[in-house]
Amino acid sequence: MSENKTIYRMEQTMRWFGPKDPVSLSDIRQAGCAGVVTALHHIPNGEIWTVAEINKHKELIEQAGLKWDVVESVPVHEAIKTRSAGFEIYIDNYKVSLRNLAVCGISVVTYNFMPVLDWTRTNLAFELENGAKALKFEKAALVAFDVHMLQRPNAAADYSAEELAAGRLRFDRMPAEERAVLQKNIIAGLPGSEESFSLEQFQQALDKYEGIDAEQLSANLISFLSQIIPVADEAGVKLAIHPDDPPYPIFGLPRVVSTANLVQKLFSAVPSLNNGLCFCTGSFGVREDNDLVAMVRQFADRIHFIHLRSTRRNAQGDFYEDNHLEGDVDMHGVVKQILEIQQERKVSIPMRPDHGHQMLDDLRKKTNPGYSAIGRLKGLAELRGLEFGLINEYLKK
Ligand code: DNO
Repeated sequence: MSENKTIYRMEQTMRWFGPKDPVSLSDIRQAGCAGVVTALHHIPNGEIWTVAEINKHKELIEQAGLKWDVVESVPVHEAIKTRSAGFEIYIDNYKVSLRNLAVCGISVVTYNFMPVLDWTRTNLAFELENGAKALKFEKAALVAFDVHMLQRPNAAADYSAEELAAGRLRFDRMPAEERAVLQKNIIAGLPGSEESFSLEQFQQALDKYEGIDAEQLSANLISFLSQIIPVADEAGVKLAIHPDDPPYPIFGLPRVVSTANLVQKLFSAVPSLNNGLCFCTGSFGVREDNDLVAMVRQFADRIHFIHLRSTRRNAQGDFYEDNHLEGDVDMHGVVKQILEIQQERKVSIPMRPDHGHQMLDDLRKKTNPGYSAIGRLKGLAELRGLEFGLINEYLKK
Protein backbone atom coordinates (compact mmCIF):
# COMPACT_ATOMS: atom_id res chain seq x y z
CA MET A 1 0.00 0.00 0.00
CA SER A 2 1.65 3.24 -1.07
CA GLU A 3 1.39 6.56 0.73
CA ASN A 4 -0.75 8.32 -1.84
CA LYS A 5 -3.42 5.65 -1.69
CA THR A 6 -6.58 6.44 0.29
CA ILE A 7 -6.53 4.66 3.62
CA TYR A 8 -9.89 3.57 4.97
CA ARG A 9 -9.90 3.97 8.74
CA MET A 10 -12.70 2.84 11.01
CA GLU A 11 -15.32 5.57 11.45
CA GLN A 12 -15.11 6.47 15.14
CA THR A 13 -18.43 6.76 16.91
CA MET A 14 -19.95 6.53 20.36
CA ARG A 15 -23.38 5.53 21.46
CA TRP A 16 -25.65 8.36 22.57
CA PHE A 17 -28.87 7.64 24.44
CA GLY A 18 -30.50 10.96 23.56
CA PRO A 19 -30.93 14.30 25.34
CA LYS A 20 -31.10 12.66 28.79
CA ASP A 21 -27.78 10.84 28.37
CA PRO A 22 -25.33 12.12 31.03
CA VAL A 23 -22.66 11.91 28.32
CA SER A 24 -23.43 14.79 25.97
CA LEU A 25 -22.93 15.16 22.25
CA SER A 26 -20.24 17.69 23.01
CA ASP A 27 -18.44 15.10 25.19
CA ILE A 28 -18.63 12.64 22.30
CA ARG A 29 -17.21 15.17 19.90
CA GLN A 30 -14.35 15.96 22.26
CA ALA A 31 -13.57 12.26 22.45
CA GLY A 32 -12.66 12.50 18.77
CA CYS A 33 -15.77 10.97 17.25
CA ALA A 34 -17.18 12.05 13.92
CA GLY A 35 -20.50 10.37 14.41
CA VAL A 36 -22.92 8.85 16.87
CA VAL A 37 -24.89 5.68 17.17
CA THR A 38 -28.32 6.27 18.60
CA ALA A 39 -32.03 5.43 18.52
CA LEU A 40 -35.44 6.91 19.17
CA HIS A 41 -35.58 5.43 22.64
CA HIS A 42 -38.85 7.17 23.47
CA ILE A 43 -40.80 5.26 20.81
CA PRO A 44 -42.34 2.03 22.15
CA ASN A 45 -41.16 -1.22 20.55
CA GLY A 46 -43.11 -2.03 17.44
CA GLU A 47 -44.32 1.49 16.64
CA ILE A 48 -43.42 3.34 13.46
CA TRP A 49 -40.52 5.78 13.51
CA THR A 50 -41.88 8.75 11.60
CA VAL A 51 -39.80 10.99 9.36
CA ALA A 52 -40.59 13.92 11.65
CA GLU A 53 -39.32 12.14 14.78
CA ILE A 54 -36.21 10.87 13.01
CA ASN A 55 -35.41 14.31 11.66
CA LYS A 56 -35.88 15.96 15.06
CA HIS A 57 -33.29 13.61 16.57
CA LYS A 58 -30.99 13.99 13.58
CA GLU A 59 -31.03 17.79 13.87
CA LEU A 60 -29.90 17.65 17.50
CA ILE A 61 -26.92 15.57 16.42
CA GLU A 62 -26.04 17.76 13.48
CA GLN A 63 -26.32 20.95 15.53
CA ALA A 64 -23.56 19.49 17.72
CA GLY A 65 -21.34 19.01 14.67
CA LEU A 66 -21.80 15.24 14.47
CA LYS A 67 -23.43 12.75 12.11
CA TRP A 68 -25.96 10.03 12.88
CA ASP A 69 -24.02 7.08 11.49
CA VAL A 70 -25.89 4.07 12.79
CA VAL A 71 -29.23 3.28 14.37
CA GLU A 72 -28.81 1.07 17.40
CA SER A 73 -31.43 -0.33 17.54
CA VAL A 74 -34.76 -0.52 15.78
CA PRO A 75 -36.11 -3.10 18.26
CA VAL A 76 -37.82 -6.21 16.96
CA HIS A 77 -41.16 -6.71 18.71
CA GLU A 78 -41.51 -9.94 20.70
CA ALA A 79 -44.54 -10.91 18.58
CA ILE A 80 -42.23 -11.11 15.55
CA LYS A 81 -39.77 -13.36 17.40
CA THR A 82 -42.51 -15.71 18.58
CA ARG A 83 -44.66 -15.23 15.45
CA SER A 84 -47.69 -14.58 17.57
CA ALA A 85 -50.77 -12.36 17.25
CA GLY A 86 -50.08 -9.10 15.47
CA PHE A 87 -46.66 -10.03 14.08
CA GLU A 88 -47.63 -9.08 10.50
CA ILE A 89 -48.47 -5.55 11.64
CA TYR A 90 -45.18 -5.22 13.50
CA ILE A 91 -43.26 -6.40 10.43
CA ASP A 92 -45.11 -3.84 8.30
CA ASN A 93 -44.28 -1.14 10.83
CA TYR A 94 -40.64 -2.22 10.76
CA LYS A 95 -40.57 -1.85 7.00
CA VAL A 96 -42.03 1.66 7.24
CA SER A 97 -39.44 2.65 9.85
CA LEU A 98 -36.63 1.39 7.58
CA ARG A 99 -38.00 3.37 4.64
CA ASN A 100 -38.37 6.49 6.78
CA LEU A 101 -34.80 6.19 8.04
CA ALA A 102 -33.59 5.92 4.45
CA VAL A 103 -35.56 9.05 3.52
CA CYS A 104 -33.66 10.85 6.28
CA GLY A 105 -30.32 9.58 4.95
CA ILE A 106 -29.63 7.05 7.71
CA SER A 107 -28.59 3.78 6.18
CA VAL A 108 -27.15 1.41 8.80
CA VAL A 109 -29.57 -0.22 11.23
CA THR A 110 -28.65 -2.57 14.07
CA TYR A 111 -31.11 -4.90 15.76
CA ASN A 112 -31.04 -8.15 17.66
CA PHE A 113 -33.17 -11.26 17.85
CA MET A 114 -32.55 -12.26 21.47
CA PRO A 115 -35.74 -13.56 23.08
CA VAL A 116 -37.15 -11.46 25.95
CA LEU A 117 -33.90 -9.96 27.22
CA ASP A 118 -31.31 -8.00 25.30
CA TRP A 119 -27.83 -8.19 26.83
CA THR A 120 -27.48 -9.69 30.33
CA ARG A 121 -25.06 -9.08 33.21
CA THR A 122 -25.32 -9.99 36.89
CA ASN A 123 -23.00 -7.33 38.32
CA LEU A 124 -22.75 -3.77 37.04
CA ALA A 125 -20.07 -2.65 39.49
CA PHE A 126 -17.45 -5.40 39.65
CA GLU A 127 -14.46 -3.79 41.27
CA LEU A 128 -11.18 -4.31 39.46
CA GLU A 129 -7.85 -4.39 41.28
CA ASN A 130 -7.11 -0.80 40.26
CA GLY A 131 -10.41 0.50 41.73
CA ALA A 132 -12.29 0.97 38.45
CA LYS A 133 -15.58 -0.89 37.97
CA ALA A 134 -16.56 -3.28 35.20
CA LEU A 135 -19.62 -5.21 34.07
CA LYS A 136 -19.64 -8.90 34.92
CA PHE A 137 -21.63 -12.03 34.21
CA GLU A 138 -21.37 -14.56 37.03
CA LYS A 139 -22.83 -17.98 36.38
CA ALA A 140 -23.52 -18.81 40.04
CA ALA A 141 -25.42 -15.54 40.47
CA LEU A 142 -27.48 -16.30 37.35
CA VAL A 143 -28.32 -19.77 38.71
CA ALA A 144 -29.18 -18.24 42.10
CA PHE A 145 -31.60 -15.87 40.41
CA ASP A 146 -33.09 -18.42 38.02
CA VAL A 147 -33.56 -21.34 40.43
CA HIS A 148 -34.09 -19.61 43.79
CA MET A 149 -35.54 -16.18 43.08
CA LEU A 150 -37.47 -16.55 39.84
CA GLN A 151 -38.07 -20.23 40.62
CA ARG A 152 -38.56 -20.95 36.94
CA PRO A 153 -40.23 -24.33 36.48
CA ASN A 154 -37.64 -26.94 35.40
CA ALA A 155 -34.79 -24.43 35.65
CA ALA A 156 -32.64 -27.02 37.45
CA ALA A 157 -32.62 -29.21 34.33
CA ASP A 158 -30.57 -26.55 32.51
CA TYR A 159 -27.58 -26.72 34.88
CA SER A 160 -24.99 -29.28 35.99
CA ALA A 161 -24.89 -30.57 39.57
CA GLU A 162 -21.85 -28.35 40.28
CA GLU A 163 -23.56 -25.28 38.85
CA LEU A 164 -26.65 -25.95 40.95
CA ALA A 165 -24.56 -26.37 44.09
CA ALA A 166 -22.64 -23.15 43.39
CA GLY A 167 -25.92 -21.33 42.71
CA ARG A 168 -27.46 -22.58 45.97
CA LEU A 169 -24.45 -21.47 47.99
CA ARG A 170 -24.38 -18.11 46.25
CA PHE A 171 -28.08 -17.60 46.99
CA ASP A 172 -27.82 -18.65 50.65
CA ARG A 173 -24.94 -16.28 51.29
CA MET A 174 -26.42 -13.36 49.40
CA PRO A 175 -27.77 -10.54 51.59
CA ALA A 176 -31.29 -9.33 50.78
CA GLU A 177 -30.08 -6.02 49.32
CA GLU A 178 -27.73 -7.85 46.97
CA ARG A 179 -30.57 -10.12 45.85
CA ALA A 180 -32.63 -7.06 45.00
CA VAL A 181 -29.78 -5.54 43.01
CA LEU A 182 -29.18 -8.83 41.17
CA GLN A 183 -32.83 -9.04 40.17
CA LYS A 184 -32.78 -5.45 38.97
CA ASN A 185 -29.58 -5.99 36.96
CA ILE A 186 -31.04 -8.98 35.16
CA ILE A 187 -34.62 -7.95 34.44
CA ALA A 188 -35.06 -4.22 34.98
CA GLY A 189 -33.44 -3.42 31.63
CA LEU A 190 -29.85 -2.51 30.82
CA PRO A 191 -29.25 0.59 28.69
CA GLY A 192 -30.72 0.21 25.22
CA SER A 193 -32.70 -2.91 26.02
CA GLU A 194 -35.95 -0.89 26.07
CA GLU A 195 -37.88 -3.40 28.19
CA SER A 196 -38.19 -3.82 31.91
CA PHE A 197 -39.91 -6.59 33.84
CA SER A 198 -41.11 -7.49 37.31
CA LEU A 199 -40.50 -11.10 38.34
CA GLU A 200 -44.04 -12.10 37.33
CA GLN A 201 -43.91 -10.28 34.02
CA PHE A 202 -40.57 -11.86 33.27
CA GLN A 203 -41.93 -15.39 33.82
CA GLN A 204 -44.91 -14.55 31.61
CA ALA A 205 -42.58 -13.34 28.87
CA LEU A 206 -40.56 -16.57 29.14
CA ASP A 207 -43.75 -18.64 28.94
CA LYS A 208 -44.46 -17.22 25.51
CA TYR A 209 -41.47 -19.20 24.24
CA GLU A 210 -42.91 -22.52 25.30
CA GLY A 211 -42.61 -24.79 22.29
CA ILE A 212 -40.18 -22.48 20.48
CA ASP A 213 -36.82 -24.19 20.17
CA ALA A 214 -33.71 -22.88 18.42
CA GLU A 215 -34.80 -24.28 15.09
CA GLN A 216 -38.16 -22.54 15.30
CA LEU A 217 -36.66 -19.24 16.45
CA SER A 218 -34.15 -19.38 13.62
CA ALA A 219 -36.99 -20.05 11.15
CA ASN A 220 -38.86 -17.04 12.58
CA LEU A 221 -35.78 -14.88 12.15
CA ILE A 222 -35.24 -16.05 8.58
CA SER A 223 -38.86 -15.40 7.73
CA PHE A 224 -38.56 -11.88 9.23
CA LEU A 225 -35.39 -11.31 7.17
CA SER A 226 -36.97 -12.54 3.97
CA GLN A 227 -39.62 -9.88 4.42
CA ILE A 228 -37.54 -6.92 5.49
CA ILE A 229 -34.36 -7.40 3.43
CA PRO A 230 -36.13 -6.69 0.10
CA VAL A 231 -37.29 -3.40 1.63
CA ALA A 232 -33.74 -2.68 2.79
CA ASP A 233 -32.51 -3.44 -0.75
CA GLU A 234 -35.01 -1.06 -2.25
CA ALA A 235 -34.37 1.72 0.25
CA GLY A 236 -30.59 1.25 0.40
CA VAL A 237 -30.39 0.29 4.07
CA LYS A 238 -27.79 -2.04 5.55
CA LEU A 239 -29.11 -4.19 8.37
CA ALA A 240 -26.64 -5.38 10.99
CA ILE A 241 -27.75 -8.08 13.38
CA HIS A 242 -26.14 -7.98 16.82
CA PRO A 243 -24.99 -11.32 18.25
CA ASP A 244 -26.42 -12.86 21.39
CA ASP A 245 -24.87 -11.55 24.59
CA PRO A 246 -23.91 -13.86 26.24
CA PRO A 247 -23.64 -16.14 23.19
CA TYR A 248 -25.54 -19.15 24.50
CA PRO A 249 -29.05 -19.95 25.77
CA ILE A 250 -30.12 -18.52 29.12
CA PHE A 251 -33.35 -19.01 31.11
CA GLY A 252 -34.21 -21.91 28.84
CA LEU A 253 -34.59 -19.50 25.90
CA PRO A 254 -33.11 -20.41 22.55
CA ARG A 255 -30.36 -18.21 21.05
CA VAL A 256 -29.67 -18.27 17.34
CA VAL A 257 -26.95 -15.66 16.68
CA SER A 258 -24.05 -16.94 18.76
CA THR A 259 -21.54 -18.62 16.43
CA ALA A 260 -20.13 -18.35 12.91
CA ASN A 261 -22.26 -21.28 11.73
CA LEU A 262 -25.48 -19.78 13.05
CA VAL A 263 -24.71 -16.41 11.46
CA GLN A 264 -23.78 -18.09 8.17
CA LYS A 265 -27.13 -19.85 8.17
CA LEU A 266 -28.93 -16.48 8.16
CA PHE A 267 -26.82 -15.17 5.31
CA SER A 268 -27.19 -18.33 3.24
CA ALA A 269 -30.96 -18.15 3.66
CA VAL A 270 -31.21 -14.47 2.62
CA PRO A 271 -28.10 -13.70 0.56
CA SER A 272 -28.43 -9.94 -0.07
CA LEU A 273 -25.39 -8.10 1.34
CA ASN A 274 -27.81 -5.80 3.14
CA ASN A 275 -28.44 -8.78 5.39
CA GLY A 276 -25.40 -7.98 7.49
CA LEU A 277 -23.72 -8.18 10.84
CA CYS A 278 -22.82 -5.93 13.74
CA PHE A 279 -19.47 -7.51 14.59
CA CYS A 280 -19.41 -7.39 18.38
CA THR A 281 -16.11 -8.80 19.65
CA GLY A 282 -17.28 -8.73 23.27
CA SER A 283 -20.34 -10.89 22.57
CA PHE A 284 -18.80 -13.43 20.18
CA GLY A 285 -15.54 -13.41 22.19
CA VAL A 286 -17.12 -15.01 25.25
CA ARG A 287 -17.05 -18.35 23.41
CA GLU A 288 -13.70 -19.98 22.99
CA ASP A 289 -14.91 -21.72 19.81
CA ASN A 290 -15.50 -18.40 18.04
CA ASP A 291 -12.33 -17.52 16.10
CA LEU A 292 -12.89 -13.78 15.79
CA VAL A 293 -10.20 -13.04 13.22
CA ALA A 294 -11.48 -15.84 10.98
CA MET A 295 -15.03 -14.54 11.44
CA VAL A 296 -14.08 -11.03 10.26
CA ARG A 297 -12.64 -12.63 7.12
CA GLN A 298 -15.63 -14.94 6.66
CA PHE A 299 -18.17 -12.12 6.96
CA ALA A 300 -15.98 -9.49 5.26
CA ASP A 301 -18.72 -8.20 2.94
CA ARG A 302 -21.42 -8.12 5.55
CA ILE A 303 -19.87 -6.35 8.50
CA HIS A 304 -21.67 -3.00 8.49
CA PHE A 305 -20.97 -1.96 12.08
CA ILE A 306 -18.35 -2.88 14.67
CA HIS A 307 -18.41 -3.04 18.49
CA LEU A 308 -14.92 -3.40 19.96
CA ARG A 309 -14.57 -4.66 23.52
CA SER A 310 -12.85 -7.55 25.25
CA THR A 311 -14.03 -9.96 27.92
CA ARG A 312 -12.09 -12.30 30.19
CA ARG A 313 -13.70 -15.64 30.99
CA ASN A 314 -13.01 -18.37 33.55
CA ALA A 315 -13.76 -22.09 33.79
CA GLN A 316 -16.98 -21.50 35.78
CA GLY A 317 -18.62 -19.71 32.85
CA ASP A 318 -18.15 -16.23 34.33
CA PHE A 319 -16.76 -13.31 32.38
CA TYR A 320 -16.09 -9.65 32.99
CA GLU A 321 -15.33 -6.79 30.67
CA ASP A 322 -11.59 -6.24 30.56
CA ASN A 323 -9.52 -3.35 29.19
CA HIS A 324 -10.20 -3.02 25.47
CA LEU A 325 -6.79 -4.33 24.42
CA GLU A 326 -6.58 -7.11 27.04
CA GLY A 327 -8.72 -10.13 27.94
CA ASP A 328 -9.53 -13.03 25.63
CA VAL A 329 -10.11 -11.06 22.43
CA ASP A 330 -7.16 -10.84 20.02
CA MET A 331 -7.83 -7.15 19.41
CA HIS A 332 -4.66 -6.65 17.42
CA GLY A 333 -5.61 -9.48 15.07
CA VAL A 334 -9.22 -8.33 14.77
CA VAL A 335 -8.42 -4.68 14.01
CA LYS A 336 -5.74 -5.73 11.51
CA GLN A 337 -8.26 -7.92 9.70
CA ILE A 338 -10.88 -5.15 9.79
CA LEU A 339 -8.40 -2.75 8.22
CA GLU A 340 -7.74 -5.26 5.46
CA ILE A 341 -11.39 -5.76 4.62
CA GLN A 342 -11.95 -2.00 4.64
CA GLN A 343 -9.19 -1.45 2.07
CA GLU A 344 -10.65 -4.26 -0.06
CA ARG A 345 -14.17 -2.89 0.17
CA LYS A 346 -13.00 0.73 0.04
CA VAL A 347 -15.21 1.72 2.97
CA SER A 348 -14.82 3.05 6.48
CA ILE A 349 -17.00 0.93 8.74
CA PRO A 350 -18.52 2.68 11.75
CA MET A 351 -17.01 1.40 15.00
CA ARG A 352 -17.78 2.18 18.58
CA PRO A 353 -15.74 1.32 21.64
CA ASP A 354 -18.28 -0.96 23.23
CA HIS A 355 -18.71 -0.23 26.93
CA GLY A 356 -15.98 1.09 29.18
CA HIS A 357 -15.04 0.89 32.82
CA GLN A 358 -16.43 3.27 35.37
CA MET A 359 -13.31 5.12 36.44
CA LEU A 360 -11.96 8.44 37.72
CA ASP A 361 -14.76 11.05 37.78
CA ASP A 362 -17.20 8.50 36.36
CA LEU A 363 -17.16 6.81 39.76
CA ARG A 364 -18.74 9.89 41.33
CA LYS A 365 -21.28 10.49 38.59
CA LYS A 366 -24.46 8.84 37.49
CA THR A 367 -23.61 6.86 34.38
CA ASN A 368 -25.45 4.39 32.19
CA PRO A 369 -23.88 1.01 33.05
CA GLY A 370 -21.15 0.35 30.48
CA TYR A 371 -21.59 3.76 28.88
CA SER A 372 -19.40 5.99 31.03
CA ALA A 373 -17.60 8.94 29.42
CA ILE A 374 -14.05 8.38 30.64
CA GLY A 375 -13.98 4.59 30.42
CA ARG A 376 -15.19 4.65 26.84
CA LEU A 377 -12.87 7.51 25.98
CA LYS A 378 -9.97 5.39 27.26
CA GLY A 379 -11.12 2.42 25.18
CA LEU A 380 -11.54 4.55 22.08
CA ALA A 381 -8.13 6.19 22.52
CA GLU A 382 -6.43 2.80 22.87
CA LEU A 383 -8.21 1.42 19.82
CA ARG A 384 -7.37 4.52 17.82
CA GLY A 385 -3.71 4.05 18.79
CA LEU A 386 -3.79 0.40 17.76
CA GLU A 387 -5.28 1.35 14.40
CA PHE A 388 -2.76 4.17 13.94
CA GLY A 389 0.13 1.76 14.53
CA LEU A 390 -1.29 -0.80 12.14
CA ILE A 391 -1.81 1.80 9.41
CA ASN A 392 1.77 2.97 9.76
CA GLU A 393 2.92 -0.61 9.28
CA TYR A 394 0.83 -0.89 6.11
CA LEU A 395 2.24 2.32 4.73
CA LYS A 396 5.77 1.03 5.12
CA LYS A 397 4.96 -2.07 3.04
C1 DNO B 1 -25.18 -3.57 24.72
C2 DNO B 1 -25.52 -3.48 23.31
C3 DNO B 1 -26.77 -4.21 22.92
C4 DNO B 1 -27.13 -3.89 21.49
C5 DNO B 1 -28.37 -4.56 20.98
C6 DNO B 1 -28.51 -4.37 19.51
O1 DNO B 1 -24.42 -2.81 25.21
O2 DNO B 1 -24.45 -3.87 22.53
O3 DNO B 1 -27.81 -3.80 23.75
O4 DNO B 1 -27.35 -2.54 21.37
O5 DNO B 1 -28.38 -5.90 21.26
O6 DNO B 1 -29.83 -4.56 19.11
